[in-house]
Amino acid sequence: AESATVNTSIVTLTRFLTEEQAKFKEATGDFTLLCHALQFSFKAISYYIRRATLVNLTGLAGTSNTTGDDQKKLDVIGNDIFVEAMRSSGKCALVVSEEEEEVIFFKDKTNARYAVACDPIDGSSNLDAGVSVGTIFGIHKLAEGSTGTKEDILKPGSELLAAGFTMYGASAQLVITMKGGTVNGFTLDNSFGEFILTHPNMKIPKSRAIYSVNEGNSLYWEETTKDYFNSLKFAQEDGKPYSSRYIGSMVADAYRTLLYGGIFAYPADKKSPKGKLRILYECAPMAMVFENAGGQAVDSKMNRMMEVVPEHIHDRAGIFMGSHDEVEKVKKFYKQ
Ligand code: P6P
Repeated sequence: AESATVNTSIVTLTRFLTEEQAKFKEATGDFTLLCHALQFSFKAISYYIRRATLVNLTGLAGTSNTTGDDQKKLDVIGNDIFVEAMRSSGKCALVVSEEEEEVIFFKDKTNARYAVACDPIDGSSNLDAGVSVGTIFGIHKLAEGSTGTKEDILKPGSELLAAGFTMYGASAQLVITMKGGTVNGFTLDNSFGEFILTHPNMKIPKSRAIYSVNEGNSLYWEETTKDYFNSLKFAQEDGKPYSSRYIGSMVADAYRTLLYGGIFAYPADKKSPKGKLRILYECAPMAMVFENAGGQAVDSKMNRMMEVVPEHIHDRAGIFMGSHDEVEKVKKFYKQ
């Protein structure tokens, strides 16, 4: 009988991590176990985000976090789920979270070799409007002999072992990349409760006439920034201006830019002289994903974002990231 074309070789994230680990003969499996804890936290956060409206988890939690934003209940839940998943994995020595003023050390986890930076629910100001939000993460390995100190996380993106994000949209989309590796996209299949490989070896288009920036900040932009974005509004070689797409949730704007191409920017300006987005858990992880997908990411001084070293765990940077040729255009403008 004609058998239905059932794909019986399903690559789950669990299988993908096992296959990745096999490539490193010295691997102990610790990184794999850390990633299992990571993927569990994404599944749990996804569950609570979808339930939020129903169980009235939206609205303010009545407390505010270190950066002064009104903390929404889901911010707190997302943070607590993530930190607890990292702690209980036994493989994480310390966590930096957007929601925590200080580094969280797990001193009792004596053989933990990893330091994790995360923004548990990035874009949370959009939550009540049902706009896609996400979790952004970066994983560093402790220096040899280190028991886990702040210095183990205050490193440039070029030293990240792995980075990525999960966007909680129509479905939960996980994008992850390892140092020197490819970028792979997984979609959460709620019936299995597994992330399934749906976007292997993601490559960002070399160019695309889409720009993504909050034009509401143009009053505060320096002249070069204004000139650059204005230049995109004139007819280009093909006679057409660029399209504008801005969601205001970095993970959603990043995912679209990764898939369609274009340029995403949050430039430093007079209002945010050091930029708004945070290096450790927004700019650096995204820069690693974009570079490994064939794109580029620079700060407002046109330094390669992967080489920017934060002094403090919540340090910010201006950022331009996207298609290779689109970032080349930005560099040309700023170096004129
Ligand atoms: P603005 C969300 O608060 C966030 O941290 C990023 O997710 C997003 O890219 C940016 O800030 C949006 O900032 O100033 O445009 O609302």
